[in-house]
Amino acid sequence: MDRQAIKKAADYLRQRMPAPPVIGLILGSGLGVLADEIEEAIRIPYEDIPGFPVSTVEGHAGRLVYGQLEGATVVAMQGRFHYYEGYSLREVTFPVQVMKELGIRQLIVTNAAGGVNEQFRPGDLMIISDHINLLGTNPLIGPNDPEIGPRFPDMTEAYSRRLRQLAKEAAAKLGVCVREGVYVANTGPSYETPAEIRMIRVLGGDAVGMSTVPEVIVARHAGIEVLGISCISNLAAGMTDAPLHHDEVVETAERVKADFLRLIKAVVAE
Ligand code: GMP
Repeated sequence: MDRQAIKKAADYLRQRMPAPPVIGLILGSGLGVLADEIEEAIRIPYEDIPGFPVSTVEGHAGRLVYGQLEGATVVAMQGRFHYYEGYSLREVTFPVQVMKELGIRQLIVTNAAGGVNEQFRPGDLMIISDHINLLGTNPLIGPNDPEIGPRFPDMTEAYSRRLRQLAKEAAAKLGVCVREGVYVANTGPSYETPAEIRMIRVLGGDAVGMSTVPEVIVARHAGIEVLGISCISNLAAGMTDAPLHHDEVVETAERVKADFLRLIKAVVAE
C-alpha cells in the first residue's frame, strides 16, 4: 500500500488523538458494542479519514473509536471492510497499516463465524489458533515496503501463543467457556454449500467466515502481535436443516455479547 496514503491518514488521526494507541481492535458483525465501552471516546467516521474506504454492510457502523479501555489506550474499528463488498485486499487492510503507523503493538481481531467443528454450538467463543486462507489471494501481493516488513513474512505463529494463553486464563477466571480452533476464510458473499463445509472439516477447519485473514496477514507482516476471537454465530451449512441467514448471525452475536465484552476487557486489562 502506498506509504504516502498511510502516512496521510495517520497524520490526520494523530491530530485528533491525544496519545498514541497501543492496542488495536477490529470488531466483527454484531460485536461493535465493545466500542461503546471505550471511555473518553473520540469517534471518527471512516468517511472523515483521508484514504479510508467506507463500509456498506448492515450491522457494521463504520467508524474508528479511540480512547481508554481498562487503562489501555486503544483504537477500535467499529465495522470492517470485507473483500466481498468489492474492495481490494489492499483496501480491506489499509486500516491495519494506519493503526500500525499510529503505533499499535497488538491487534485483537474479532468476527462472527460459522461453526464447522461438530462439538461447537452457536454462541460459543473460539480463540483462533491458526487460519487457512481460501480467499485465493493475499493482501501483500504487489510491491513490498521493506520498512514495514519482509517480502516473505513468516506465519508460523500468526496468532500469538502468549496472547492465546492469556485469553484462556482470562476466560477461566471469568468462568467463560472458550473453544480454540482454526479459522478458514472464504470470500463469500454466498455461504458455503454442505459439500464445501465437509471439505473444510477434512482440511482441518473449525470455523468459517469471510474476514480476518487479510488483516492478520498484514498485521503479522508489520510485526504486530495478534489475538483472534470468533463468535460462533451459527452452525455451518448442512449441519442443520435450517438455511443460513445473516439475521441469525447478528442475533447470536447480540446474545453472547456480555461474555464477549467481559473476555475482551479482561484480556486488554492484562
Ligand atoms: O453472515 C455473514 C457474515 O458473518 C460474514 O461477514 C461472515 O464473515 C460471517 N459468517 C457468519 N457465519 C458464517 C458462515 O457460516 N460462513 C461464512 N463464510 N461466513 C459466516
